[in-house]
Amino acid sequence: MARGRFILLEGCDRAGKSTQCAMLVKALQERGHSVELCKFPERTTTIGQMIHAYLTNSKELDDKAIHLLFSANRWEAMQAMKRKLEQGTHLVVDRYAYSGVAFSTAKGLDLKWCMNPDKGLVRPDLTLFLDLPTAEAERRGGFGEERYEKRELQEKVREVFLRLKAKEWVVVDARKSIEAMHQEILNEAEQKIREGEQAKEDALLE
Ligand code: 2DT
Ligand code: MG
Repeated sequence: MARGRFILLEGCDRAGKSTQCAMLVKALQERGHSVELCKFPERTTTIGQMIHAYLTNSKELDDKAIHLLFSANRWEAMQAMKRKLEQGTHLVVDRYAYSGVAFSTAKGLDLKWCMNPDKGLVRPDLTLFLDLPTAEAERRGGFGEERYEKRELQEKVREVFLRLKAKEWVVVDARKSIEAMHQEILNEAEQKIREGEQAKEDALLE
């Protein structure tokens, strides 16, 4: 069996990541794939509960301390994620280390310092960046109540994301309709999955 593919959706708030992740998981399941959704921050763990308390403003934490907690929240998920990928389950992931670096750097921390704790995490096979201009994000019913949901910070976060953007990232224009974005994301994901299956077949024939 081919290793599962790690498909990451990144982007600023209101770009539609969670909607698109859910639609992608459902579409891949309907096509017979074994697939699971992961979301960061994963708020259900002990570390996740601390992050949740911080984001909902019921707890204050030093910028570096919360950055490390976000990273630790990924590290504590690593073994289970690796196991699933090895078992052939695809993972659709809603935010990851790029969000970690983008938000903390936007708050004023050093980019390189922010990248360090995530070094060695499993690398995504496909990163889809859902890009939405901040003004458009604000028009979509405005931002919510959580700590980072402010126009000024979101603007900076988007700038850092665009700096982090690697050539292999697929940029999805999040101004498009939900259905149009879904089709584009599903096509990219299916192509990546086919590549993985092909690589496995080639390996068997060697
Ligand atoms: P959600 O609204 O998607 O639950 O995110 N964040 C996220 C960070 O600052 N660092 C991280 O490592 C991650 C994964 C982005 C809640 C907020 O947490 C921010 C928005
Ligand atoms: Mg949010």
